[in-house]
Amino acid sequence: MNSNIQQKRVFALKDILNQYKCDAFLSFCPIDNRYLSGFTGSTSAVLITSDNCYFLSDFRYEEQASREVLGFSVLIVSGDIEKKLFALINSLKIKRIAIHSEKINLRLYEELRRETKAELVEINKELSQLRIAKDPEEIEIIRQACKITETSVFNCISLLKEGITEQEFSANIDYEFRKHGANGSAFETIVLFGKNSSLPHGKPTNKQLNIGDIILIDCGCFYKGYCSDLTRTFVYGAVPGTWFVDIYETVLSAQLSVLSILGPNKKTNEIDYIARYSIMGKGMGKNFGHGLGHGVGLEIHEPPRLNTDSSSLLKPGFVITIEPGIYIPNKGGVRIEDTVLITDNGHERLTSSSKELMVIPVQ
Ligand SMILES: [Mn+2]
Repeated sequence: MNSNIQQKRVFALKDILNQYKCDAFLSFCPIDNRYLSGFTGSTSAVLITSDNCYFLSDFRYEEQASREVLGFSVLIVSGDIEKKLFALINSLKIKRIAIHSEKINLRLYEELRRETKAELVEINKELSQLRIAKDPEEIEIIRQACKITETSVFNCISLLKEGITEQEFSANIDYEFRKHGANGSAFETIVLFGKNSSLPHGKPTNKQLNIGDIILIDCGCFYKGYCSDLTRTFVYGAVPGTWFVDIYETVLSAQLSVLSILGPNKKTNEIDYIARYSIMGKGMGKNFGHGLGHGVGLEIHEPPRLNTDSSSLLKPGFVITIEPGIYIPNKGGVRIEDTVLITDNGHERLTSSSKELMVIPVQ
Protein backbone atom coordinates (compact mmCIF):
# COMPACT_ATOMS: atom_id res chain seq x y z
CA MET A 1 0.00 0.00 0.00
CA ASN A 2 1.24 3.53 -0.60
CA SER A 3 1.28 6.22 2.04
CA ASN A 4 -1.58 8.18 0.38
CA ILE A 5 -3.98 5.50 1.49
CA GLN A 6 -2.80 5.71 5.10
CA GLN A 7 -2.96 9.50 4.92
CA LYS A 8 -6.61 9.35 3.86
CA ARG A 9 -7.37 7.00 6.75
CA VAL A 10 -5.60 9.25 9.25
CA PHE A 11 -7.66 12.22 7.95
CA ALA A 12 -10.85 10.24 8.48
CA LEU A 13 -9.72 9.34 11.99
CA LYS A 14 -9.00 12.99 12.79
CA ASP A 15 -12.59 13.79 11.83
CA ILE A 16 -13.73 11.34 14.50
CA LEU A 17 -11.37 12.98 17.03
CA ASN A 18 -12.93 16.38 16.28
CA GLN A 19 -16.39 14.96 16.60
CA TYR A 20 -15.56 13.57 20.06
CA LYS A 21 -13.44 16.60 21.09
CA CYS A 22 -10.43 14.34 21.63
CA ASP A 23 -6.80 15.54 21.41
CA ALA A 24 -5.46 12.16 20.36
CA PHE A 25 -6.08 8.59 19.33
CA LEU A 26 -4.05 5.80 20.89
CA SER A 27 -3.73 2.20 19.72
CA PHE A 28 -1.57 -0.81 20.55
CA CYS A 29 -3.59 -3.04 18.22
CA PRO A 30 -1.38 -4.42 15.41
CA ILE A 31 -4.36 -4.60 13.03
CA ASP A 32 -5.52 -1.02 13.56
CA ASN A 33 -1.89 0.13 13.50
CA ARG A 34 -1.38 -1.61 10.18
CA TYR A 35 -4.50 0.04 8.80
CA LEU A 36 -3.44 3.52 9.87
CA SER A 37 0.35 3.40 9.47
CA GLY A 38 1.12 0.60 7.01
CA PHE A 39 3.29 -1.24 9.56
CA THR A 40 3.02 -5.02 9.11
CA GLY A 41 4.90 -6.08 12.26
CA SER A 42 3.55 -6.84 15.72
CA THR A 43 4.71 -4.74 18.72
CA SER A 44 3.85 -1.10 18.11
CA ALA A 45 1.91 1.87 19.40
CA VAL A 46 0.26 4.60 17.34
CA LEU A 47 -0.56 8.03 18.75
CA ILE A 48 -2.35 10.40 16.40
CA THR A 49 -2.86 14.00 17.47
CA SER A 50 -4.38 16.89 15.55
CA ASP A 51 -0.98 17.97 14.23
CA ASN A 52 1.26 14.90 14.30
CA CYS A 53 1.29 11.14 13.99
CA TYR A 54 3.64 9.15 16.23
CA PHE A 55 4.66 5.56 15.69
CA LEU A 56 6.49 3.72 18.48
CA SER A 57 8.19 0.36 18.24
CA ASP A 58 11.37 -1.36 19.39
CA PHE A 59 14.78 -2.25 17.93
CA ARG A 60 13.54 -5.43 16.21
CA TYR A 61 11.38 -3.32 13.90
CA GLU A 62 13.67 -0.35 13.33
CA GLU A 63 14.49 -1.13 9.70
CA GLN A 64 11.02 -2.44 8.84
CA ALA A 65 9.31 0.64 10.31
CA SER A 66 11.59 3.00 8.41
CA ARG A 67 10.50 1.29 5.18
CA GLU A 68 6.81 0.81 5.91
CA VAL A 69 5.72 3.70 8.10
CA LEU A 70 5.64 6.93 6.12
CA GLY A 71 4.24 10.26 7.28
CA PHE A 72 4.69 9.38 10.97
CA SER A 73 7.33 10.44 13.49
CA VAL A 74 8.90 7.03 14.10
CA LEU A 75 10.25 6.56 17.64
CA ILE A 76 12.33 3.45 18.29
CA VAL A 77 12.22 2.83 22.03
CA SER A 78 14.94 0.84 23.79
CA GLY A 79 13.09 0.40 27.09
CA ASP A 80 9.39 0.29 27.83
CA ILE A 81 7.18 1.51 24.97
CA GLU A 82 4.32 2.30 27.38
CA LYS A 83 6.52 4.50 29.61
CA LYS A 84 7.79 6.41 26.61
CA LEU A 85 4.24 6.85 25.40
CA PHE A 86 2.98 8.15 28.75
CA ALA A 87 5.82 10.70 28.78
CA LEU A 88 4.92 11.75 25.23
CA ILE A 89 1.22 12.14 26.12
CA ASN A 90 2.16 14.28 29.12
CA SER A 91 4.65 16.44 27.19
CA LEU A 92 2.00 17.07 24.52
CA LYS A 93 -0.49 17.96 27.29
CA ILE A 94 -3.11 15.60 25.86
CA LYS A 95 -6.35 15.64 27.85
CA ARG A 96 -8.81 13.40 26.03
CA ILE A 97 -7.63 10.22 24.30
CA ALA A 98 -9.80 8.21 21.95
CA ILE A 99 -9.37 4.43 22.19
CA HIS A 100 -10.97 1.18 21.10
CA SER A 101 -11.94 -0.12 24.53
CA GLU A 102 -11.93 -3.78 23.47
CA LYS A 103 -8.32 -3.50 22.39
CA ILE A 104 -6.88 -2.01 25.59
CA ASN A 105 -6.66 -4.25 28.65
CA LEU A 106 -7.65 -3.25 32.16
CA ARG A 107 -4.03 -2.98 33.40
CA LEU A 108 -3.06 -0.61 30.60
CA TYR A 109 -6.31 1.35 30.98
CA GLU A 110 -5.64 1.95 34.67
CA GLU A 111 -1.99 2.79 34.10
CA LEU A 112 -2.89 5.27 31.39
CA ARG A 113 -5.31 7.03 33.72
CA ARG A 114 -2.81 7.04 36.57
CA GLU A 115 0.27 8.10 34.58
CA THR A 116 -1.31 10.64 32.24
CA LYS A 117 -4.48 11.85 33.98
CA ALA A 118 -6.04 11.89 30.52
CA GLU A 119 -9.68 11.04 30.01
CA LEU A 120 -10.23 7.96 27.84
CA VAL A 121 -13.04 8.07 25.31
CA GLU A 122 -14.39 4.98 23.57
CA ILE A 123 -14.77 5.26 19.78
CA ASN A 124 -15.16 1.55 18.99
CA LYS A 125 -18.07 1.91 16.63
CA GLU A 126 -16.56 4.78 14.66
CA LEU A 127 -13.26 2.94 14.29
CA SER A 128 -14.92 -0.16 12.88
CA GLN A 129 -16.97 2.06 10.55
CA LEU A 130 -13.68 3.45 9.26
CA ARG A 131 -12.59 -0.02 8.13
CA ILE A 132 -15.99 -1.28 6.98
CA ALA A 133 -15.92 -0.05 3.35
CA LYS A 134 -12.85 -1.36 1.61
CA ASP A 135 -10.85 0.79 -0.79
CA PRO A 136 -9.92 -0.51 -4.26
CA GLU A 137 -6.46 -1.68 -3.14
CA GLU A 138 -7.94 -3.71 -0.30
CA ILE A 139 -10.59 -5.20 -2.58
CA GLU A 140 -7.91 -6.33 -5.03
CA ILE A 141 -5.99 -8.10 -2.23
CA ILE A 142 -9.15 -9.80 -0.92
CA ARG A 143 -10.02 -10.84 -4.48
CA GLN A 144 -6.58 -12.48 -4.77
CA ALA A 145 -7.00 -14.10 -1.35
CA CYS A 146 -10.32 -15.61 -2.50
CA LYS A 147 -8.70 -16.91 -5.70
CA ILE A 148 -5.87 -18.56 -3.75
CA THR A 149 -8.42 -20.15 -1.42
CA GLU A 150 -10.48 -21.63 -4.25
CA THR A 151 -7.44 -22.81 -6.19
CA SER A 152 -6.09 -24.47 -3.04
CA VAL A 153 -9.32 -26.31 -2.26
CA PHE A 154 -9.77 -27.54 -5.80
CA ASN A 155 -6.12 -28.60 -6.11
CA CYS A 156 -6.67 -30.80 -3.06
CA ILE A 157 -9.80 -32.58 -4.28
CA SER A 158 -7.78 -35.33 -5.97
CA LEU A 159 -6.41 -36.24 -2.50
CA LEU A 160 -9.88 -37.24 -1.30
CA LYS A 161 -9.55 -41.02 -1.02
CA GLU A 162 -10.87 -43.58 1.44
CA GLY A 163 -8.78 -43.44 4.60
CA ILE A 164 -7.50 -39.85 4.36
CA THR A 165 -8.19 -38.08 7.66
CA GLU A 166 -9.79 -34.69 8.22
CA GLN A 167 -6.47 -33.52 9.74
CA GLU A 168 -4.42 -34.69 6.79
CA PHE A 169 -6.74 -33.10 4.26
CA SER A 170 -6.87 -29.78 6.11
CA ALA A 171 -3.05 -29.73 6.34
CA ASN A 172 -2.89 -30.11 2.57
CA ILE A 173 -5.17 -27.11 2.06
CA ASP A 174 -2.96 -25.02 4.36
CA TYR A 175 0.12 -26.15 2.43
CA GLU A 176 -1.51 -25.09 -0.86
CA PHE A 177 -2.30 -21.66 0.63
CA ARG A 178 1.38 -21.08 1.32
CA LYS A 179 2.49 -22.50 -2.01
CA HIS A 180 0.27 -19.93 -3.70
CA GLY A 181 1.79 -17.00 -1.84
CA ALA A 182 -0.45 -16.70 1.20
CA ASN A 183 1.06 -16.36 4.67
CA GLY A 184 -1.14 -19.16 5.99
CA SER A 185 -4.77 -19.61 6.88
CA ALA A 186 -7.04 -16.84 8.14
CA PHE A 187 -8.46 -19.27 10.73
CA GLU A 188 -8.04 -22.94 11.53
CA THR A 189 -9.10 -24.79 8.38
CA ILE A 190 -12.29 -26.76 9.02
CA VAL A 191 -12.59 -30.17 7.35
CA LEU A 192 -15.41 -32.40 8.61
CA PHE A 193 -16.35 -35.83 7.27
CA GLY A 194 -19.64 -37.69 7.63
CA LYS A 195 -21.61 -37.02 10.83
CA ASN A 196 -18.95 -34.55 12.03
CA SER A 197 -20.34 -32.06 9.51
CA SER A 198 -23.27 -31.38 11.86
CA LEU A 199 -20.88 -29.34 14.05
CA PRO A 200 -21.01 -25.81 12.63
CA HIS A 201 -17.47 -25.05 13.84
CA GLY A 202 -16.02 -28.51 14.43
CA LYS A 203 -12.27 -29.07 14.33
CA PRO A 204 -10.59 -31.59 12.05
CA THR A 205 -9.90 -34.92 13.77
CA ASN A 206 -8.28 -38.22 12.80
CA LYS A 207 -11.59 -39.42 11.36
CA GLN A 208 -11.05 -41.20 8.04
CA LEU A 209 -13.04 -40.63 4.87
CA ASN A 210 -15.52 -43.34 3.84
CA ILE A 211 -17.70 -43.80 0.78
CA GLY A 212 -21.01 -41.97 1.27
CA ASP A 213 -19.49 -39.37 3.61
CA ILE A 214 -20.33 -35.69 3.58
CA ILE A 215 -17.22 -33.51 3.21
CA LEU A 216 -17.59 -30.01 4.67
CA ILE A 217 -14.67 -27.65 4.03
CA ASP A 218 -14.63 -24.13 5.52
CA CYS A 219 -11.39 -22.28 4.97
CA GLY A 220 -9.72 -19.06 3.91
CA CYS A 221 -6.19 -17.92 3.42
CA PHE A 222 -4.42 -14.94 4.96
CA TYR A 223 -2.84 -12.90 2.19
CA LYS A 224 -1.04 -9.54 2.46
CA GLY A 225 -2.81 -8.93 5.76
CA TYR A 226 -6.31 -9.75 4.47
CA CYS A 227 -8.63 -12.70 4.97
CA SER A 228 -10.92 -14.73 2.74
CA ASP A 229 -13.68 -17.18 3.61
CA LEU A 230 -15.20 -20.06 1.65
CA THR A 231 -17.33 -23.07 2.54
CA ARG A 232 -18.26 -25.92 0.23
CA THR A 233 -19.97 -29.19 1.06
CA PHE A 234 -19.31 -32.23 -1.13
CA VAL A 235 -20.02 -35.93 -0.82
CA TYR A 236 -17.64 -38.81 -1.44
CA GLY A 237 -18.77 -41.50 -3.89
CA ALA A 238 -22.50 -41.39 -3.10
CA VAL A 239 -25.02 -39.20 -1.33
CA PRO A 240 -25.77 -40.44 2.20
CA GLY A 241 -29.53 -40.35 1.56
CA THR A 242 -32.39 -38.27 0.18
CA TRP A 243 -32.42 -36.30 3.47
CA PHE A 244 -29.00 -34.98 2.47
CA VAL A 245 -30.12 -33.93 -1.00
CA ASP A 246 -33.07 -32.14 0.66
CA ILE A 247 -30.94 -30.14 3.05
CA TYR A 248 -28.34 -29.41 0.37
CA GLU A 249 -30.96 -28.00 -1.96
CA THR A 250 -32.57 -26.04 0.87
CA VAL A 251 -29.27 -24.41 1.84
CA LEU A 252 -28.33 -23.72 -1.76
CA SER A 253 -31.67 -22.16 -2.62
CA ALA A 254 -31.50 -19.99 0.55
CA GLN A 255 -28.03 -18.82 -0.46
CA LEU A 256 -29.09 -18.15 -4.06
CA SER A 257 -32.22 -16.26 -2.99
CA VAL A 258 -30.04 -13.93 -0.91
CA LEU A 259 -27.61 -13.42 -3.80
CA SER A 260 -30.50 -12.69 -6.18
CA ILE A 261 -31.33 -9.47 -4.29
CA LEU A 262 -28.00 -8.61 -2.61
CA GLY A 263 -26.77 -5.08 -3.17
CA PRO A 264 -26.25 -1.65 -1.61
CA ASN A 265 -28.80 -0.07 0.76
CA LYS A 266 -30.16 -3.41 1.95
CA LYS A 267 -30.40 -3.92 5.69
CA THR A 268 -28.33 -6.74 7.18
CA ASN A 269 -31.19 -8.20 9.26
CA GLU A 270 -33.50 -8.19 6.23
CA ILE A 271 -30.87 -10.02 4.19
CA ASP A 272 -30.49 -12.53 7.03
CA TYR A 273 -34.26 -12.99 7.13
CA ILE A 274 -34.45 -13.90 3.45
CA ALA A 275 -32.24 -16.94 4.05
CA ARG A 276 -33.93 -17.75 7.37
CA TYR A 277 -37.43 -17.50 5.88
CA SER A 278 -36.47 -19.73 3.00
CA ILE A 279 -35.05 -22.40 5.37
CA MET A 280 -37.99 -22.05 7.80
CA GLY A 281 -40.32 -22.68 4.87
CA LYS A 282 -38.83 -26.18 4.62
CA GLY A 283 -39.38 -26.73 8.34
CA MET A 284 -35.66 -26.56 9.16
CA GLY A 285 -35.44 -23.12 10.75
CA LYS A 286 -34.23 -24.51 14.07
CA ASN A 287 -31.32 -26.23 12.29
CA PHE A 288 -29.95 -22.89 11.07
CA GLY A 289 -28.85 -21.46 14.39
CA HIS A 290 -26.13 -19.01 13.39
CA GLY A 291 -26.11 -15.67 11.61
CA LEU A 292 -26.06 -15.47 7.83
CA GLY A 293 -22.64 -13.87 7.54
CA HIS A 294 -20.06 -11.28 8.55
CA GLY A 295 -17.68 -8.69 7.21
CA VAL A 296 -14.22 -9.84 6.05
CA GLY A 297 -11.08 -7.71 5.87
CA LEU A 298 -7.97 -7.42 8.00
CA GLU A 299 -9.91 -9.66 10.40
CA ILE A 300 -11.84 -12.76 9.47
CA HIS A 301 -14.90 -11.62 11.43
CA GLU A 302 -15.51 -7.89 11.41
CA PRO A 303 -18.48 -5.56 10.98
CA PRO A 304 -21.04 -5.68 9.55
CA ARG A 305 -22.65 -8.74 11.11
CA LEU A 306 -25.54 -10.26 9.21
CA ASN A 307 -27.95 -11.72 11.75
CA THR A 308 -31.44 -11.22 13.15
CA ASP A 309 -30.30 -8.45 15.55
CA SER A 310 -28.12 -6.43 13.17
CA SER A 311 -29.39 -3.38 11.33
CA SER A 312 -26.50 -2.01 9.25
CA LEU A 313 -27.13 -0.72 5.78
CA LEU A 314 -24.90 -2.40 3.18
CA LYS A 315 -22.79 0.02 1.14
CA PRO A 316 -20.52 -0.31 -1.90
CA GLY A 317 -17.10 -1.57 -0.82
CA PHE A 318 -18.37 -3.80 1.98
CA VAL A 319 -16.97 -7.32 1.78
CA ILE A 320 -19.21 -9.85 3.50
CA THR A 321 -19.92 -13.57 3.61
CA ILE A 322 -23.22 -15.24 2.82
CA GLU A 323 -23.21 -18.62 4.56
CA PRO A 324 -26.48 -20.31 5.41
CA GLY A 325 -26.28 -23.83 6.84
CA ILE A 326 -28.43 -26.67 8.13
CA TYR A 327 -27.11 -29.02 10.82
CA ILE A 328 -28.79 -32.25 11.87
CA PRO A 329 -27.22 -33.67 15.05
CA ASN A 330 -25.72 -37.15 14.63
CA LYS A 331 -26.50 -37.13 10.93
CA GLY A 332 -24.63 -34.35 9.19
CA GLY A 333 -24.75 -30.81 7.93
CA VAL A 334 -24.43 -28.56 4.91
CA ARG A 335 -23.05 -25.03 4.72
CA ILE A 336 -22.44 -23.06 1.53
CA GLU A 337 -20.47 -19.83 1.82
CA ASP A 338 -19.24 -17.19 -0.56
CA THR A 339 -17.24 -14.03 0.12
CA VAL A 340 -19.04 -11.23 -1.71
CA LEU A 341 -18.28 -7.59 -2.54
CA ILE A 342 -21.13 -5.05 -2.46
CA THR A 343 -20.87 -2.89 -5.58
CA ASP A 344 -22.63 0.31 -6.71
CA ASN A 345 -25.49 -1.58 -8.28
CA GLY A 346 -25.40 -5.08 -6.84
CA HIS A 347 -22.65 -7.42 -5.80
CA GLU A 348 -19.73 -9.43 -7.10
CA ARG A 349 -18.93 -12.90 -5.84
CA LEU A 350 -15.25 -13.00 -4.94
CA THR A 351 -15.47 -16.76 -4.50
CA SER A 352 -16.89 -17.92 -7.77
CA SER A 353 -16.64 -21.72 -7.78
CA SER A 354 -19.65 -23.93 -8.50
CA LYS A 355 -22.16 -24.72 -5.77
CA GLU A 356 -24.00 -27.53 -7.53
CA LEU A 357 -23.92 -30.70 -5.42
CA MET A 358 -20.66 -32.44 -6.29
CA VAL A 359 -20.18 -36.17 -5.80
CA ILE A 360 -16.42 -36.76 -5.67
CA PRO A 361 -15.69 -39.92 -7.68
CA VAL A 362 -14.22 -42.83 -5.72
CA GLN A 363 -10.66 -43.67 -6.80
MN1 LIG B 1 -17.43 -17.29 7.48
